[in-house]
Amino acid sequence: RNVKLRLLEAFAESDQEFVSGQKISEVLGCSRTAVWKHIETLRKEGYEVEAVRRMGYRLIKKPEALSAAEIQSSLSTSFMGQAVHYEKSVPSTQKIAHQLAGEGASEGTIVIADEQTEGRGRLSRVWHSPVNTGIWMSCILKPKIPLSQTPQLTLLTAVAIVQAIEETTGILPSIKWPNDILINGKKAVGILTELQAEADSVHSVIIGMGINVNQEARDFPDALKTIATSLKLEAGNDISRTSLIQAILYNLEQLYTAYLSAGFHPVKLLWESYAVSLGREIKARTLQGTIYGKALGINDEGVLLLQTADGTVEKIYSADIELS
Ligand code: BTX
Repeated sequence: RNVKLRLLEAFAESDQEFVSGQKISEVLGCSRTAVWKHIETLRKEGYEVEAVRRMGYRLIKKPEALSAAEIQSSLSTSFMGQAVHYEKSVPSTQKIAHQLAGEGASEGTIVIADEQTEGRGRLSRVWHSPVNTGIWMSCILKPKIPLSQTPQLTLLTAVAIVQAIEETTGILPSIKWPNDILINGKKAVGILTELQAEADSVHSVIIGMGINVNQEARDFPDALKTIATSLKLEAGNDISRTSLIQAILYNLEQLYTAYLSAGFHPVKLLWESYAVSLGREIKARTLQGTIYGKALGINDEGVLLLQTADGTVEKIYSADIELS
């Protein structure tokens, strides 16, 4: 942290001019090679640093942090996002949302952070959540629905996010059942739905959304480079996280309200219009084993229907799917 502060001070003193690598190595008391590493660390945190041979380094842009006030400033919802719990860095926004839900937080409360150090996906997988580049957000819902219908909320959220991305960036993503949003075949969004429930009564549904917004290719770890993308990479320009959050909250509230009064069917139609892989041969890896078949669609519960070679239609409640 000290190194970072001294580095930022050196840039501040230079007043937007280049600072030579030599000067930085003196200020930090490290080698020229180490200077490069520190610059890379800054970049990973969302600082834009220009490097020019023989000139040195120049700080072009500091990362833009989110703020609850800004998110709420022109938010046109009646309950979604009307309570915002913002933190700079957290292990996982899901954890905090679970805690707040347990303490009686109101419906529509969101937890949002600029960075997650232990962001998670399904089955305890890791969700890479670097600072100031994405939307790492959990939303608390309290629907009065049976437990069996809660997977519908994952699909509903996917639709809300796709609509918001389209409105904000002009990009039309597609949805891969159940919870991936893809752009040009690469994952830009993940959704994680978790429950606080008892027997058959749902207390709270915590919907976690991870959206890659302003990452550059170099911000992704090697393992994700070929499978993940960000809105900026696809659109070619920076995207305002605040505007996108507001659009998501608005669409989420609209769809959720319609869902509570009219049921899943309207959401299902929208979902199908954005879905890839329907009608195609897929491979579904479930905890019980792998099934191959043709994806027929989803039923009114939100369950994937898979027709296997012998003609039987299997219901898939939870799986990772791939085109086969
Ligand atoms: P998932 O299990 O479908 O996907 C996790 C997989 O996706 C990982 O194993 C990895 O291959 C890949 N992956 C990891 N990070 C990224 C990324 N940034 N972009 C693209 N692919 C990635 C998806 O789970 C559900 C993710 C929900 C994340 C949100 S963020 C706010 C909330 N807090 C929290 O801890 N999780 C949720």
